[in-house]
Amino acid sequence: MTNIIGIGSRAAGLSTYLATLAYHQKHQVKSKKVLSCQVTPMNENTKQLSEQAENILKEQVMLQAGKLYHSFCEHPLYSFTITLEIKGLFWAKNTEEVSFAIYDMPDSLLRDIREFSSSHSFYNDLFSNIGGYFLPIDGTSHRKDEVYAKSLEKFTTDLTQRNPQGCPIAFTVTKCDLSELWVNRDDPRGLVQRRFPKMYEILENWTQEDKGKVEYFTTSSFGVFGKYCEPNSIIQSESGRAFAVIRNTKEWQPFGLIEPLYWLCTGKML
Ligand SMILES: Nc1nc2c(ncn2[C@@H]2O[C@H](COP(=O)(O)OP(=O)(O)OP(=O)(O)O)[C@@H](O)[C@H]2O)c(=O)[nH]1
Ligand SMILES: [Mg+2]
Repeated sequence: MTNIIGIGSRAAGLSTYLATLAYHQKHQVKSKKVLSCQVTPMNENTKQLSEQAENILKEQVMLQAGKLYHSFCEHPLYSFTITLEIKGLFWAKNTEEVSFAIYDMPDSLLRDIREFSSSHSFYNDLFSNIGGYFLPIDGTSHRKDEVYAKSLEKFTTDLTQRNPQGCPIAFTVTKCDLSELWVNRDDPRGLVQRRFPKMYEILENWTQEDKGKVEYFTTSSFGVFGKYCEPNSIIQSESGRAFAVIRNTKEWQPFGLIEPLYWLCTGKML
């Protein structure tokens, strides 16, 4: 079981991502080697999340913003098993299972990282017994690149100190149903390099110096639909949180949810 921490940019869609993962169960994976992909919610929390997701996502009710608790272990922790059926030689089929538990941390954490002192117990917990970090970044938040890059600089420096063997970071651009992101979905690294050059530089420097591992992904919990790949989301308000709800619930096909988690657990790309 790999322990993962999810730390996102403001309203990046982390909770929506986890709810989608729990609810959908059968997911599409880009790789042609994968014949099927099944997600099973494992703990009671995750089973409840899957039930709530039906209202949250299908009836176009939005999720509440997450909140920062005093102690680390109070944050919602969800556990899943992903079962993949993989094409083997000739007609053989291999089954592979990966299990992980993921903390749904509120978006304020990414900004707060800069303020935490190294001796803060909450900050220390961010580094103990963790197998990987899932970093969902709202693809429309490129104006915040510099602000987030400062947090990432501190975080990666501290990560190297506390975990010299290196701990993988899956940098994942969310909301890629939106057309300006959708066109770049197959080039996550290029997308990050162009849209988030400051964060990209920090992460690339970190991987080179300390052999930490970073990989880039694109994802959308809502996906696209129809012949013209229309975003399956409706933006409800531009102010405050980037509000969007699912548009066509009948043709709801999330995109790219499995790849970052599988990579964090196995070190292999799907
Ligand atoms: N267009 C689009 N919007 C999305 C997607 N996923 C989530 N959103 C919207 O983004 C907003 C924030 O989603 P949340 O899942 O609450 O984000 P969060 O990262 O958990 O935010 P906090 O709990 O505040 O940390 C909501 O309005 C969602 O509907 C997506 O795939 N596409
Ligand atoms: Mg949340």
